[in-house]
Amino acid sequence: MQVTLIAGGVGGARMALALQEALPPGDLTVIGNVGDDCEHWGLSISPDLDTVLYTLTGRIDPVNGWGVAGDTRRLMDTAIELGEDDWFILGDKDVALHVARTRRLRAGEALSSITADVARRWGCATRLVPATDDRLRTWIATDDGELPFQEWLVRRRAADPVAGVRFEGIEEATPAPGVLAAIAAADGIRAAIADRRDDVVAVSPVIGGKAVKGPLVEMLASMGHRPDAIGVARYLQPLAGAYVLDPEDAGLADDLDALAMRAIVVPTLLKEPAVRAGVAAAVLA
Ligand code: FO1
Repeated sequence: MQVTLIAGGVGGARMALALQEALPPGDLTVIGNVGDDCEHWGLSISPDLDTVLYTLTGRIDPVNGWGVAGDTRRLMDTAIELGEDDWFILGDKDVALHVARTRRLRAGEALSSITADVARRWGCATRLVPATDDRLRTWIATDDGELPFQEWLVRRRAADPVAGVRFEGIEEATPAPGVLAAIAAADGIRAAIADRRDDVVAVSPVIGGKAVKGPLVEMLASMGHRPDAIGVARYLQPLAGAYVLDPEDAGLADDLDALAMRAIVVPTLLKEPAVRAGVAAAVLA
């Protein structure tokens, strides 16, 4: 069975692992978010692609959920001595990936080609494709002006209320090779997903009104959306016919009915292998 997961961030990477563990090798394609990408110390960094790659190949730092387990910061220590920014943590092993990616991008290679090659070298059983090879950047509008996503999230610890979100480059961005084929032939990623709505299952990133990781709930609230699993479901309604809720949110199933989304209630905190197996089984069923 060919399964495609659209994922970014720590939770998405864990969902990718759940499906990878449940499926035969080669059956899973992950389309990775590149909207969180940034440049730091002159390096091209793709946090969400890397988080998925590190998670699927057993390298992920289990405490942070991003970066490499047991990584050291010798390069960073020296960079700080030399006056470089210290707010974005780049471990030594992680930097190696950014150096390779930066060199290859500058030489003209596409991000999708670099990502596929790194995945192959690390023996990743899953195909990982960036949503686009084009430049796409998320900007967060705040009272202090518009901030690049990582500056808002990491440097300022997501403390500024979010007045708006802008995806720079979204109008011109085209899907990377393999993205549409992984969903279905159509003229855009969103349209391709909507065409398959009956087969699309979304997994709530919110449990009991809290995001497992990150400032999602605060973003929803400051943008005037419901700060819970339904606030996310409303956004995904045109794209997904079913929605996985944690048992803690079973009471929200009626709200999903109103959105013509089928509720699937199963534990979703994906840290434990047994929970991952349960979610994967429910989604695939
Ligand atoms: N998150 C932090 O909270 N602090 C950091 O210093 C940080 C550095 C970092 C470096 C590489 C990388 O791939 C991810 C990193 N992250 C860091 C996580 C990143 O901000 C988030 O995982 C995503 O952008 C959210 O999806």
